[in-house]
Amino acid sequence: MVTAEWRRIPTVLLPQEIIDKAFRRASKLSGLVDDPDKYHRVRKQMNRMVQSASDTIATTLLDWVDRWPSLNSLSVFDQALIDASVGADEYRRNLGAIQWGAQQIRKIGGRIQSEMLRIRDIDGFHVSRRAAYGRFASVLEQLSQELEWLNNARDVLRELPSIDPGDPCIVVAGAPNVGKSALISALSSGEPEVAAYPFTTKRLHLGHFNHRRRKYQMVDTPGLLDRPNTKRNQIEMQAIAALENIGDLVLFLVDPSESGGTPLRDQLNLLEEVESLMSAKKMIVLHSKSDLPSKRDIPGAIKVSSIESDGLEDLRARTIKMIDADAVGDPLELPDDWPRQFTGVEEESFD
Ligand SMILES: Nc1nc2c(ncn2[C@@H]2O[C@H](COP(=O)(O)OP(=O)(O)O)[C@@H](O)[C@H]2O)c(=O)[nH]1
Ligand SMILES: [Mg+2]
Repeated sequence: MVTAEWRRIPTVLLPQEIIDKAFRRASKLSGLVDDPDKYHRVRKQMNRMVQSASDTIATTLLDWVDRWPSLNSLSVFDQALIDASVGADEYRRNLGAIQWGAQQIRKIGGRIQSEMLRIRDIDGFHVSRRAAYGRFASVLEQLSQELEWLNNARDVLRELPSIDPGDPCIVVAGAPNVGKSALISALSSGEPEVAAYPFTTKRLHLGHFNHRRRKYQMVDTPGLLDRPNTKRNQIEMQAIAALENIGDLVLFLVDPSESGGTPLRDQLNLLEEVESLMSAKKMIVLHSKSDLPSKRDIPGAIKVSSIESDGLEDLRARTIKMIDADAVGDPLELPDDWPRQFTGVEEESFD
């Protein structure tokens, strides 16, 4: 599985820009052709122009398709992000169209080059080259909608959070204003990234810290795991399923000071609900804002205050231990008591 690095998706050139670039390069190359005989010179020049233009256009398109992550290689979470933000089917269809276009360009170029082999006059070479250029331009024209769609999609995708499915991911949940974002900031090395959540209008925070060369990612869940189930629509349920898929551990914050505005009883109901939604997940319940006076204590909850930096290191240690990322060792490693000396069949005699 690859990490979708949304910010790395390049801009696409528009049809006219691709054409200009390809034809400019082709003219330059044809200028390098050196043959004292005019007939041969023109033949080679025209041939080279067709070859070069078709190469430039096709590689521009294909390189570009390559830099977009292919849906199948992505985590369920990233696939859900794409689906909710720009539509997975559209994504596939538009990239497919660009790839088709590149193949068409190659085919046309090849066909016209082989037609040129049968041409016997200088004018014929020019006519043939012009025909190729016309066909190239028309294929690119046909792709203009797709190119525009992808350019717009790129602007949307650039805003998405990049979560590496190969590194542990901690999902931070709880009612609004209980201190999720503040906790991510407090535990993060560096400023958390703010990214778009296509499932809600809210912006999410994405932070991380490192331990033993492993990166622990943290992501908060505004608008997703912060209100009763009855209000969730299908797209939010899809987002929750994706979160369950990418998350190794849930930190659930309860704010018993109720300063966030949600009564403790509602927060505890939400906790029960999130426990059932993320059933297979490991979970740590936190008593947040421990610096504030609380109505009552939550049994089993770890007290933390992001503002006073209280309980954070204890929480970090427990989190790392609970995720137990090192438990999945190298599957090719042999157990310690494995016999190293091989006494194999070669040494035995079968007669
Ligand atoms: N006293 C105190 N206030 C906090 C703490 N953590 C967050 N807050 C405040 O609670 C409010 C909501 O915090 P925020 O992190 O945005 O909550 P979120 O909606 O769950 O992400 C903000 O005004 C924070 O300053 C804390 O540990 N102690
Ligand atoms: Mg927040």
